[in-house]
Amino acid sequence: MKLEKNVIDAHNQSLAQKHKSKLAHFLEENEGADAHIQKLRDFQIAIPSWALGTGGTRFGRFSGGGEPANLEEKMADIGVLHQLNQSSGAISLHIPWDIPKDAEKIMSLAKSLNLKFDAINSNTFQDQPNQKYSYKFGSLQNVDKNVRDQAVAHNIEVIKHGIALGSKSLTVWLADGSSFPGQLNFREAFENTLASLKEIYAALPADWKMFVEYKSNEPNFYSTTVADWGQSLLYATKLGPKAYTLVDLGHHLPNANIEQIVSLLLMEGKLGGFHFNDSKYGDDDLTTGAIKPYQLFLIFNELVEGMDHAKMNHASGLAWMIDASHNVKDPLEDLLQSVEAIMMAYAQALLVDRKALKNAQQKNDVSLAQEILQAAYRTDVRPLIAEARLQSGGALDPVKLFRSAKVREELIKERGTETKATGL
Ligand code: PSV
Ligand code: MN
Ligand code: MN
Repeated sequence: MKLEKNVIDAHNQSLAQKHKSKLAHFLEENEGADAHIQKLRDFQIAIPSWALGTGGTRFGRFSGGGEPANLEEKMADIGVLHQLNQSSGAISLHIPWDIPKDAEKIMSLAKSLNLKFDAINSNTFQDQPNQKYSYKFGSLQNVDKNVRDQAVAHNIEVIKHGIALGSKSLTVWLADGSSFPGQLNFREAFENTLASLKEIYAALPADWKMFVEYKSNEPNFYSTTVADWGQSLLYATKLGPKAYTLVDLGHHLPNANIEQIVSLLLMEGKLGGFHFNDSKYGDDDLTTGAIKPYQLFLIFNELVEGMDHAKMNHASGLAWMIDASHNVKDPLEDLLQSVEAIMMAYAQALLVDRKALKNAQQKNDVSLAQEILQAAYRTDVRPLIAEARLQSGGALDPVKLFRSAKVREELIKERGTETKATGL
């Protein structure tokens, strides 16, 4: 399924007048903000290959219809998202959920859809059919060297898949940890994990990065071997300059100050990338911006400030990815909403009057500092984002067009109702 250009044009035409007047008003209120349009156009957020089907919980799974059955169909779905918002021009694969059988064919499909391959993810948190050793008690941390070797070999295999697709980074997330006190020797688990990570690191091509993703808990509920940003940073520092910390918004203990974590990781040059989602309780993997949009803005505020300070390119300096799961929404609508929320937080952060904020901070003018931040946060930046999309050839209102063009209905016609995306 691909949208015809005239369908997008007709949609934009129907909303053009309203958009123009909203944009004019916005630019009148926010002088010079048109300078941000190019930054918004350049900003691309990778879609994970596992987010295109309906997720589920351990209690059940209620699938929709027209879900992609293989990697090619997943890429086609991301192609449609990218046509609609022009901000989803990348895909992140999970191996072995989405093994590219013919890398060349997959590469040429990606080219035709205008997609790039972002970070590639290994999976040593599940046992696969015909696997010799089990990951029940961890992978890279395991007390059994045979298990560790198997997990290292898998990661090296994943790097090879990534090389064939033009990826430039490997994300390692480990479910390793323990569920009961006494189960694990923390120091030995750390040492084993570090030694295993070192072997994987040694297999990275020169221009690759390794992202060490942390998570406070789940599936282990007493300890996690890469539990927080401090532990991830410790591994990344010991590994070397190609290793970085990856922040997944849902992987913190309640009330963690994620924006401060971001600021300090950037200061250390060790922030590698992001997994966006939202949560109320834990790793809920809800639509980005659905629960705590102010937190998302505050994170972007630190990202923009810290990246400017480090002279990093906003679009290419870090790996941006959504990591979410959709249980009750259409996955494609949900992804459009997540991307929109991320763009909004980014645009609002670009609007912060940095000079005035710096001044207020120097004078310890706490109220003024809050006024400045919230003035940006409370600005309706949607006309600016819509304009960036329009200039890139996307739709003024992606969700509206998704519905009026009957994308899901078309996908159901193509693929049927009894579909279940591969992966999770
Ligand atoms: C784990 O909760 C995680 O956030 C990791 O990034 C995994 O790769 C992903 O979700 C899918 O399970
Ligand atoms: Mn994640
Ligand atoms: Mn997660």
